[in-house]
Amino acid sequence: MSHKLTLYWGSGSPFAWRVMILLLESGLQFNSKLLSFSNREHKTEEFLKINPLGKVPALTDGDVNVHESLAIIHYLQITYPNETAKLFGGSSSKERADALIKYHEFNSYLAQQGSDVGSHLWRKTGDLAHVYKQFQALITELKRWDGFLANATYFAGENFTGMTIFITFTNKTSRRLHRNSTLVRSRTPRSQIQRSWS
Ligand SMILES: N[C@@H](CCC(=O)N[C@@H](CS)C(=O)NCC(=O)O)C(=O)O
Repeated sequence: MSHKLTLYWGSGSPFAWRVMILLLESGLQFNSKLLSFSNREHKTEEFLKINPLGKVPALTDGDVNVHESLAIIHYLQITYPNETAKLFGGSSSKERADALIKYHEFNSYLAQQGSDVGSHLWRKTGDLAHVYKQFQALITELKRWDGFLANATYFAGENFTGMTIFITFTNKTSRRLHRNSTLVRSRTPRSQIQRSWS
């Protein structure tokens, strides 16, 4: 496949999933470049020219390089408004406001907590007292998010949106911590994504 967009990603990276899901759900065509962490392909001179931080995901759009998952998502949203409108447009101002609130709540109260606990679970890093505090906060917050789904399929609005994509980040951690979480149980299979990963 030869398209203008190329996504560089690594196996198991939730940050990369965010972008990949957005690309697949929006229908934007892209080349997929899987970098091997174990062969340190994300640290080669060639890749560091694309992302000087040596992290995935990174996206090239012709001669434009973008890194940081949220920056990539916002870039795609602004650059390809028609393709991404169905994920970010919402059907009403109320729905758009709700999605924005959930997105910022997620970044303020779940993302860092999930990341700190996840780093400890997978890499044994972090000060234990801090990790424990973050763990408690994460559980409380996940329960609150469970409440959002008690009578709804999605966190915001009635359709699959960009909001659902951001949540992907904590799914891996929350699956371990909170196995019965509605957040985890309610994940709807997305055929485009399953096809690309099978
Ligand atoms: N804040 C970045 C985080 C990216 C990140 O940490 N990616 C990890 C994979 S999950 C990575 O490439 N790590 C390799 C490294 O730091 O050397 C984003 O949102 O894209």
